[in-house]
Amino acid sequence: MTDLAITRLSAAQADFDAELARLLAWEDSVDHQVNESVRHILHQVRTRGDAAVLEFTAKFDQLSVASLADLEISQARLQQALAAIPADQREALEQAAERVRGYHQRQRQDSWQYQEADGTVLGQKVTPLDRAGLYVPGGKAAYPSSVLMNAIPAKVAGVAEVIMVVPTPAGVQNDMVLAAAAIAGVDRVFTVGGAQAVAALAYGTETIPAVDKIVGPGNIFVATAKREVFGTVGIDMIAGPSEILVICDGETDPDWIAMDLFSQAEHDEQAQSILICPNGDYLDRVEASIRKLLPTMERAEIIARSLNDRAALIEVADLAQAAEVSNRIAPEHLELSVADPEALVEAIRHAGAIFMGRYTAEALGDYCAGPNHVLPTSGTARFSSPLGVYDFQKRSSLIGFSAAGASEMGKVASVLARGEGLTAHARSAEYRIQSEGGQGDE
Ligand code: HSO
Ligand code: ZN
Repeated sequence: MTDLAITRLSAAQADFDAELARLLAWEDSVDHQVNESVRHILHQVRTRGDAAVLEFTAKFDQLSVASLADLEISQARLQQALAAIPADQREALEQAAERVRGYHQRQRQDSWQYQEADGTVLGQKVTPLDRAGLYVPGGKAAYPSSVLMNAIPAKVAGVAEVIMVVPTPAGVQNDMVLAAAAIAGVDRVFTVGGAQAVAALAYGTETIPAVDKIVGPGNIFVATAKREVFGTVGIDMIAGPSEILVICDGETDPDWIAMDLFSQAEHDEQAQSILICPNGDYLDRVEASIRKLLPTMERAEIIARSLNDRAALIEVADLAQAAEVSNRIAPEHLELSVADPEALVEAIRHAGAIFMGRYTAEALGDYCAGPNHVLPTSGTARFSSPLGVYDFQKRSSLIGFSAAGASEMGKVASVLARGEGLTAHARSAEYRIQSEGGQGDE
């Protein structure tokens, strides 16, 4: 087993800034070979549709069928999966879905409008996307919880058709993923994956309809394909490895904190777990818990690599400095394991999700708290937000001038248009300027 050597830092050390920068350095590697093969797949699917998707599915997923319709999973099969999983799993999925739905219903944006004194009406009309595509990875990263987190906001937004794609290498289906799709109200499911699935959703084929936006995590081929089709369709964020940052006042059971750090480390070797505390002795105690608990973990090897490569235990002067360091990191998940989280949260400006208080394990947020678990990673919480209902809604501006309003604003538009040298704009506005008598001029 990999020996543990976890980075220890102090905000007081002279090279802290440089060390912090080194710790956070993570770049989505650009692989030219991947780029080329993804472009080839996109082109093939775009020009040859179903036939190309079938060929790639046979080649990459060892799944050969006569027609793409054979790869569609019926609603009856989704219901069958729901009936087939153990009762406790079904109940947990249903309970989680209900809470996620309840939370997201509050995110719905409504249309609005207002009227000016002369009768002119201005507003914003909110409409859902017509169709959304949800990518669900196969294999070890097939998380039923992610099906709920991606599909429920789309349905709450009012998206008419949610189309899910999931690779099933050699035809092996994951009942819990299909059950989650049933509970979330996914409309259609196809067992295709990889760049070919992204291409099918973006361009449409004879069998798979084109969607307006593609969401959901995936491997490098999927991420590269999503980047390439952006513009033809919308996409969600391109997620980096999972991260957790814990700020602790040194009073929480160290075993709890060690396990919270493991909970993101076990996602993959590149995941990042950081603990910040004003008490150096407490950092020692958490490290002892880490060493004690690690051998008991099923994914001990992944956790050990993640902790060695990307974790840090950071000592700071006080909680105010902890918040300041955390803001520089802008973590995906931030646990405030302190006596008074309400006070500390005031100082937090950048984080995907903030977990307040010792009882709020980040893992609860991954499954059933209600808020979304698709969150900005790699410092992007500085400028972006959790996946939400608003990602599946768009806004149209509404403008309705009264005769008086058109006359008034026509003068303003005319001046600006002539300033820009755009005569048609100016005259179009001027036609609607009324003379004193009330009739529009020539
Ligand atoms: N922590 C992950 C989501 C997840 N965790 C799914 C467990 N299952 C997102 O950062
Ligand atoms: Zn997780």
